[in-house]
Amino acid sequence: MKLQDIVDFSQFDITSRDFQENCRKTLEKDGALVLPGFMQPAAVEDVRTRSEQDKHHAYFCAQEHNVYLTPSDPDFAEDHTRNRKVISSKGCITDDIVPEDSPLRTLYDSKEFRTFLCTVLGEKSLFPYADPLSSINVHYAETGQELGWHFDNSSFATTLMIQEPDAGGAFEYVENVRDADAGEMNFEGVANVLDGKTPVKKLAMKAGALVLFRGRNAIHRVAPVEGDRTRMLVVLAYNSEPGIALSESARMTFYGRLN
Ligand SMILES: O=C(O)CCC(=O)C(=O)O
Ligand SMILES: [Fe+2]
Repeated sequence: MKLQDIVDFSQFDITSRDFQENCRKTLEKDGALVLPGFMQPAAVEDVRTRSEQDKHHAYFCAQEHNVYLTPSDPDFAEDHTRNRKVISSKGCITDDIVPEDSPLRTLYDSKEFRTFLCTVLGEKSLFPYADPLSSINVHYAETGQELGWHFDNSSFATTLMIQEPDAGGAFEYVENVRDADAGEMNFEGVANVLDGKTPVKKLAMKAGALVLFRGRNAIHRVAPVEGDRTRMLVVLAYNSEPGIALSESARMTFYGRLN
């Protein structure tokens, strides 16, 4: 498939400087950029069918973690916000399982798409992960599965909704809750989100939507999926430096293997 068969250029000319600039402003203002119908329906259907077929390769796991995705700190109580546990349960297939001729690979590798992302995100260049698992992932969430509140380690995330669930499974977030680079954890702000005291923004994306968000300082979660239709979502992961692999502990946690 050519890039034109994957991206709907009639709505989203990713090569246009004006369009890129508008997207950059939206991401900056809202903490997230959603482009509904970004992917052409035939390409979505192609990826959906393949992902359905490859689902048996997925590593499903449920785990407890804190919002910072770090080990507990014994200087704080176990029920302190620093250590409070939430649950994540989902499955995922890794880059090595994604077929060579998948539209996802064409999009991921495309120079036009990377240039678009660079401008929108304010990055100089973007590189794939150095390990064989982490660049393109397909996530599956079935009835009752969810992603607990957390901050990402990476500064931005790029996702494509492939199949939305019947109900539930909304992406919820609150932007600028912490300042990771300044080492500011904002326990009070985080506790207010965990306790439901802070209003959250909700995105219920339909299949074909591209979403960019800054998950390093925006706390976010995926609400439990309801109904029989599996939520399928692709994460396109890049680094701003070449040669970076996802840490071994993160690979074991998310994929259950190193390569
Ligand atoms: O599934 C989503 O929409 C977001 C996934 C996410 O937050 C993550 O993989 O860290
Ligand atoms: Fe995340």
